[in-house]
Amino acid sequence: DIVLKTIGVNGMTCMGCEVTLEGAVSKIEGVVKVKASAKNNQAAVEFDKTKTDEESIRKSIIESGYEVN
Ligand code: 9UX
Repeated sequence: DIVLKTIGVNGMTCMGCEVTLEGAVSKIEGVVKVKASAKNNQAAVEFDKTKTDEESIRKSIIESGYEVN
């Protein structure tokens, strides 16, 4: 089952941040699409909920140096 979750992210200030976050989250098994927006302080993530979960995605964002809310 593919689900779309939009996660609030603070700390992205330039396009490089979006690329960093997208690179990290896209490496998670089960993530099929990720689009980060520094401007809107969010990341939209489509993932297969049988393979990963929102908690794993949030953890990856935090490990990349950003804050989730
Ligand atoms: Mo831009 Mo972000 O120089 O982690 S890449 S602020």
